[in-house]
This record gives sequence, structure tokens and C-alpha cells, in this order.
Amino acid sequence: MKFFHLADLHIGKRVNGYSMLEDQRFVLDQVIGAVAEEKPAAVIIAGDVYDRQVPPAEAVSLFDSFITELSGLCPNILMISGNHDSGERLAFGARLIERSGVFISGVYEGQVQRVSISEDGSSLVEFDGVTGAAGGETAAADGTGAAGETAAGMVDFYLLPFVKPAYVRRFFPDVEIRDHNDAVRTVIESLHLNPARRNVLVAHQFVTGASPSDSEEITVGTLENVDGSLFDPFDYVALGHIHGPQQVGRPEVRYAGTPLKYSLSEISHSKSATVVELDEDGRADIRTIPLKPLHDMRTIKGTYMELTERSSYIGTDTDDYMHIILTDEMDVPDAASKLRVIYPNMMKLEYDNTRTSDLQTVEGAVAAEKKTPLQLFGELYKLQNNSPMNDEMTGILEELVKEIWEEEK
Ligand SMILES: [Mn+2]
Repeated sequence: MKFFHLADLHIGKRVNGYSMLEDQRFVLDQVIGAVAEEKPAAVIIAGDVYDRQVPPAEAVSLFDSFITELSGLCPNILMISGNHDSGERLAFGARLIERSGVFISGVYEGQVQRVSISEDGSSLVEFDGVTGAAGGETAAADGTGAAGETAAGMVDFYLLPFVKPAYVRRFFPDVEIRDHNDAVRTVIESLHLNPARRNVLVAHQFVTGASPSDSEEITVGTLENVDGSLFDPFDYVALGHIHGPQQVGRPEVRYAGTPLKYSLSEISHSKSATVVELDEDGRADIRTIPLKPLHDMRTIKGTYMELTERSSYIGTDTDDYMHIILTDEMDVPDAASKLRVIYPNMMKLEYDNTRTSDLQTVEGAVAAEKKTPLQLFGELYKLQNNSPMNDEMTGILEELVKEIWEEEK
């Protein structure tokens, strides 16, 4: 069975002040093209559909068009909420659009939505988890799994929305749930997996060992990590949350990553859609389809003169999202606005020179009173710029000092 794994679309996101909407439309169109060509049985979106709890109207419109087109091409669309989404809002109308093969798990309510998909793309939805939880049936605990089916041809997809300890605790009053790891373990242990079936988990969590970027907004030090060994019972784990595409531990525990670079820390990433084919024994063949951005995000470095030299940029994509590093020792007046003439989508401008590369220590003010204004200013200049004033500067300063101090007398 073939399925697509996407995650962290963050539709409506702004990066360094730039709206990503057109970039997102461009890249989602490529996903639609790839789905039309590959004809998977399902497309998974592993959370962070939107960037905000209340996404802007144009973001909702874009996502609406995306899933509408997608559902014309693929029988099953499976999605969960991420930490950026409002689970309730994402799941609006979920039970209605389920009839169209669009399955949304927004909020964990003590049970996990299980979508069992056959090779022909037909699907069956049930709920699995703690007995007695409201809304839905619980699968038989004898291992027959969903609807008593033992057909090995089916794949069970478990849709676990983003959970925090507090979301899970209330359904398990007798279990001590201290952190995210306890929370996810408790939920997984409450499931009745059918070992005769192939099992896929869709989740949005920070798995220990994954490498984050700058755009996930992970809170460091709050014990958000979950251990990858919790996923051992699954043939494939479609993860969202971490923005660089990567496996964690084994190849089948995988972050699809964002479809676009969402921070300068992701400049070296190659973004893609993940395509998984599970064979009859549950072995996963995993490959990626590269996604080409409307505007790439890249870094260039050099002196102002070098970078504004026509030959250095002609023929390059100057409307890319640029991170420009100037190596000039002196600040270039109005560099940002001048560079924007060539690079209209410059996201960041910084200097790399002796001033920024070496750490300076501040000398004590003890001897300050014994120094002349010229000496004091010279030290301040050197401290800030990591190099002494040149003769011309010293000359100007001498003139100024003379003018100010002598006029006072
Ligand atoms: Mn995310």
C-alpha cells in the first residue's frame, strides 16, 4: 500500500515579515501533481496544518482548495492537529466530511481514531482506546482489531492528535502521567493493535534524538521528549513537529518536515514529500519527492562592492529570500535599502568582520580619569569595531576635541 506523508504545512505562516501564502500555494500544487501521478491510497498530514490557532482567512481558503483537490485524486486524507493548530477548529465538520474520505483528528478524547484502509482504497473508521470513554466503539481486546477483520491486506492508521500530559491525564485517573513520554505511552498502551495487520501511527510529538530547527518553537527544558521505543509496535510512524525531514532511530520512524524553509536555520534543508510503500509483510520502502520552492532561501557573503557587482548576481534568482552577510569592516550607509533594490526579498542583513567576530572585554573605568578625551574615544572605537581608528579619523576627532574643549574654557 502506498501513502504520502506530509507534515507541518503551517499555512498562513509569515517568515521574517514575509507572507508565505503564495509560496505555500506553489508547493502544495506540486504535492497535488505528485499525488495525481503516484495515486496513493492515502495522504497523511501529521499536524501543524495551520501556523496559528486562528488562521487568517486566506490560509483557510488555501487549505480548503488543497484538500478539495486532493480528495478528488486520493480516496483517503488523514490528518491530525499539531501544537500550532486549534484541534477543535481544525476538526470542524469532521464527521460530515468523513464521508468524502477526509479524516481529521483534532482533539484527544480518550480514544484514537483508527482508519482501516484496504488495498482498493476503501476505508473503515473506528475508535480505539480506553473503554468507557465517550463517543465511539472500542475494538475487541482479543486481537481481532477493527470490526473483527483479520484480512492482512488492510492497514490500520491510528490518528493521534498532539497531546500534552494534561490532555491525557483526565482519561487515566489511575495512571501517573508526569511528562509527554508518559502521556504518549499511556495512549499507545490503551490501543488494541492487531498484529495480523500492518499498523501506522500518525503523531505530532518531539521524539528524543530528533534535530530541531529555529521554527518549531519548541520549549526547551519542559520535558516534551518522547522515547522512540514507544513506537516499536508500528510498521511506520508518520511524525510531525520537527521541521527538517529525518528519521529518528529506524527509517520507519520519520518526520516528513515542512514543505518550505520556515527559518534561516533551514537554509541547508532539502524539502520534500515522503512516499511510503508498505509491502505485505509491513516492510516500508521510503522515498522522497523533492519540492521546489517559488523562492528559495539562501545565504550570500562578501563585501558590499562584491555583492552589488552586476556580474555577481546577474542570472541568479534575485527574488529569493536572502540572508546577506557583509564582510566590510565599516558599516555601509543604507546598505539594507540599497541591497533591497537588487534583492527585494532580503530577510536578514548582518556583518561578519573583526568587530562582530572577536569578543572584546571592557577595561575597568579606574584609569579613565587619567585619560584624555582622545584616548578614551579611541578605546571606545576599538572596543566596538575591533580595530583602531585610522589617521583620518584620528585627525577629525582631534579637531572636534579641540573645538569642544577649548571653546568651553
Ligand atoms: Mn510545526
